[in-house]
Amino acid sequence: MRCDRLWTGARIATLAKHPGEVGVAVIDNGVIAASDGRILHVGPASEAPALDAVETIACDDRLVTPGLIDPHTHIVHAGDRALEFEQRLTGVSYEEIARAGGGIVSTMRATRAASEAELVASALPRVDALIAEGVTTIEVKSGYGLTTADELKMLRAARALGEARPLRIATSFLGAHALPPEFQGNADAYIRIVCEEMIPAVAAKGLADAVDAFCEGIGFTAAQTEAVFAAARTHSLPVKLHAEQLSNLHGAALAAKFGALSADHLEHLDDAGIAAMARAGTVATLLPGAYYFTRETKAPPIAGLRAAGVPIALATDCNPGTSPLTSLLLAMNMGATLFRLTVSECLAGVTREAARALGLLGETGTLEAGKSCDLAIWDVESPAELVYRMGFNPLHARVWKGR
Ligand code: DI6
Ligand code: FE
Repeated sequence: MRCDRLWTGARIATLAKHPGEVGVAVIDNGVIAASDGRILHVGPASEAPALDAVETIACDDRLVTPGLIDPHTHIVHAGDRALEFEQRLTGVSYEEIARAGGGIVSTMRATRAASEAELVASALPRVDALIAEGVTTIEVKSGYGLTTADELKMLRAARALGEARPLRIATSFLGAHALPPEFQGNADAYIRIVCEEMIPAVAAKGLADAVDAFCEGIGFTAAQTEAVFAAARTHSLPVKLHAEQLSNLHGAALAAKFGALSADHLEHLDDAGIAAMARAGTVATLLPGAYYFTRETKAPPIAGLRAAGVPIALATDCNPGTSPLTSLLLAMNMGATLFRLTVSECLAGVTREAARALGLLGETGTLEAGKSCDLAIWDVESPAELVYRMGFNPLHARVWKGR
């Protein structure tokens, strides 16, 4: 079999799902063959067909995993909230800061004032931090523009990141993230604009791969979220939801009713929500960075999710307010330390299940013939090392689409 590139001597964690498997299966002395950016063959050298490669790369027994996937970020935004963080450390409350024009509205103002090029430029260092850890796919949300023009600008900036760097970008339209000040006291009117103006515009331009919303006391009600989902359905866009982060508005069950790709956060998820997600195959995307940064104490119901067989993904939630995190490796460590996820769940959470949460499992997330050749090659012996260290990056090489 002829191929463009052949990786040999690899210890391969394909992350392909084998029922009943405990822990991460690792193939010793494995090979991966790729052509035109796609995996042709993966498996032990002893079982490989004869492979005639243009270029051969020796992995010297390094661990090879699928390229990592960050399935929930707000990585496109202008400005930061470091001063607000500093104030909060001295005892100023979130409400006081919000009343003084801070909080999410300050990020909205900065994002509205920024050009598309400025948004790209400010996001790239954060994107590069993820790339340096072997990330090959990033989900990026809008939600700090909150006008049609500014939401479209954010989504164009998100798409542009995928032109500026070798990586796959999945975009989510999050117009229902926060109520812009000009609609104060009139949330239903804003939601009508989201449904009747923004979603049609975003869909017409093909700028969103999914539609998201923030269903929360400080966000939007379940009824408003349902209106957004109905508009998304009209335009054949899949949905996902920020659900049950600070309270239980039964958003996860609502999302499941619309066949959502994922429900995210989920600290306050109840048994009915778990059952609905399991039935719909909705992924639970957990965001331990936000849990850590906001000093939340109620962890998501991991045992219940596990028992129901709900797939679990992990993400950074990279955003300036509640999770200024640009390390997916640290998110894995936090998933283990804060939520007691296993090594296998953490690794699957940033590969296979993260791909599932983006509707991209047919394309990436595991190492299997036919998929995009997205690899992370690590200077470690065991998958546990990727989860165990804090603030150390053992990436040796990163491959996206075979290069
Ligand atoms: N949940 C969050 O934690 C962030 N957005 C969301 O829907 C907060 C975003 C911010 O404070 O800027
Ligand atoms: Fe978020």
